[in-house]
Amino acid sequence: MTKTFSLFASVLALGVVAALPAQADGVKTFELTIKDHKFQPERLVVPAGEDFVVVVKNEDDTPEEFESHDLHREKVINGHSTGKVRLGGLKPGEYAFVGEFHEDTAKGVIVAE
Ligand SMILES: [Cu+2]
Repeated sequence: MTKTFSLFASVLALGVVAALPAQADGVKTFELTIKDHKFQPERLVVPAGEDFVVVVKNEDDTPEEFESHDLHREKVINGHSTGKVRLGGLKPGEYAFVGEFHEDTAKGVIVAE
């Protein structure tokens, strides 16, 4: 009985520990800002092999599309709003992205290392 109870108690304790990162989503977040049709920063260093979220804040008046052929992602972010792009498990390397609506100025690279 005592043994069963202590096992139950440690499962509970583990559950509490495991619940903490889940509550905070357990995923690293990186911020990209779009301003004057440019990304800031233009180089975003992320950990290779891990899940992460890029929060893209568009401070311009016009919509922009975060687009990356390398990462197979595209997401339209309206002016003065925020979009989230979930990524993960990247091999070490560089992954280019652009703002598709202003490709001549909005360029950047995600560096996984
Ligand atoms: Cu597109």
